[in-house]
Amino acid sequence: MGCGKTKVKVSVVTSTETPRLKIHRTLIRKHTKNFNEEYQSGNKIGTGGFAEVRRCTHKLTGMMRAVKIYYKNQFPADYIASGGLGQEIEILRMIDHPNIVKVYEYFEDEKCFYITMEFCMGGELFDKISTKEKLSESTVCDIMRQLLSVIAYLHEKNIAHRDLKPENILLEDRNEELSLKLADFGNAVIFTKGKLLKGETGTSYYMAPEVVDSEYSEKCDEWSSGVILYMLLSGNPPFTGNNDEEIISNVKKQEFSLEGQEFAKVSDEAKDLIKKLLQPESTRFTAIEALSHLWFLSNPIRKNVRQATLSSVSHNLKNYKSSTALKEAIRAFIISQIITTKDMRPFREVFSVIDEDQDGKINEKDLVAYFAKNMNPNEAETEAQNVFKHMDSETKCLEYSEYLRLTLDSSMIMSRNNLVIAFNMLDVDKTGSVSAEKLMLAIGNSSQDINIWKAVIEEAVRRKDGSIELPQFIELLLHKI
Ligand code: 3AM
Repeated sequence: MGCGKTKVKVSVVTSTETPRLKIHRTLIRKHTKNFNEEYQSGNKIGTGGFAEVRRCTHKLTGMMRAVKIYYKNQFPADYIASGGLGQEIEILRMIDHPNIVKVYEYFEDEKCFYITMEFCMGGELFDKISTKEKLSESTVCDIMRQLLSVIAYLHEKNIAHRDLKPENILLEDRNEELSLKLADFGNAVIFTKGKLLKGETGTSYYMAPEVVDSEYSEKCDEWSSGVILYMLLSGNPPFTGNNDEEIISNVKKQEFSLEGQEFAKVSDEAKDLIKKLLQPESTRFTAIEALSHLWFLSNPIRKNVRQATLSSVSHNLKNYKSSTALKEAIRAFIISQIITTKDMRPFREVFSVIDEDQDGKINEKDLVAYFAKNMNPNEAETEAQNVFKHMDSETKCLEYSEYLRLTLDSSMIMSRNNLVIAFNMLDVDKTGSVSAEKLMLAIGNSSQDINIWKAVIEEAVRRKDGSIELPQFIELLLHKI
């Protein structure tokens, strides 16, 4: 289950001498350079609302990424009214989940905003529904488990997505195993518990009836997930029509059929879950309730988790030692900006194995249960408590990036090559050195005290002049600490 109210920022583990250093959980910086200086723009992938999406190559890492380009003169009034790009970025900075598209940074020039993100090679979930080939019920179950996990995670953070649809659900790659990546937070809002949302938003097929003409809660997302489940199992939407008006009028009637040829082979449990999600708001299941539905319990997670990765995660969790604040900050930066999704994949799979209740976070209970698979319960509890001791976090729960920081092998993160790339990325103005100001810009946030970053460098280099050159940077991070 959830870990209580989570803070947007986390404390990076520091040695005792260093002042408390805070970095954003999700490092999405506003880049001071021009988009075209950092990226080679590629072909257009598609158009979404008032933005277009293109492939692009990140020049320093050679990584293929996607960029969403917003033309300032095309921003619609309702987008601006609901907080515009500022709110979208704020939300993206709050979220850190393996099934949400990873965002790297954003740029602004006279005409456009650019948000760069991971490139999802598998295309849209929508294409899976449109093909003739029917998905097996266990595959649909895997997809829904991931989707509901994201919804549970977002709602716990008081974020409503408000535009869940198969076009916004991308697939990480073309593998058999479908790894979802939820994209497009253009309609998302931060809500206050107990206060209703306003404004008709979303796409007619997936829109909850209460969204159409009244106030509503975050549970509009669970309704959309029910529509998606219905479509994945049958290939058709539950509410149809020849135009938006007709579709919406059928949505409002809330009548749908689970009979007919398409549902002949669908299990009663799956049909029951559809009914629980396509309910009036007051009786509709929450994502957390849906995740403990019998349908999921009778279709256990199918993961090809390699024993070697499981052992490595356990070993790294148990033996994690905090080091200097500089090293922790650079680790976080490299994981966030340089390690590829492909390299992270085996670790992501272990994350969802440990996160037993699938709420997108690893809490103490999850960790004890995981350790207890290979040791007695008392030892498991002690090991779990040790992990959180290193975290310096009151919430006692690991979000995805923190989990990666603790579990990815140091040799993979802190390789010479990655350190050179990291240095060059941090040295934005190419002066040949990295200063406290540059670290704060990339890893911290502007409201932070620059003296903390100066102390971080001082602690590492034992000098007060406040900047590091490449050979020293590598020497410090590879060997000394
Ligand atoms: O225009 P279509 O529907 O083909 O799948 C998204 C959509 O494609 C694609 O860009 C279009 C507008 O949203 N898209 C969005 N983000 C993407 C990403 N991170 C993406 N494709 C790959 N990776």
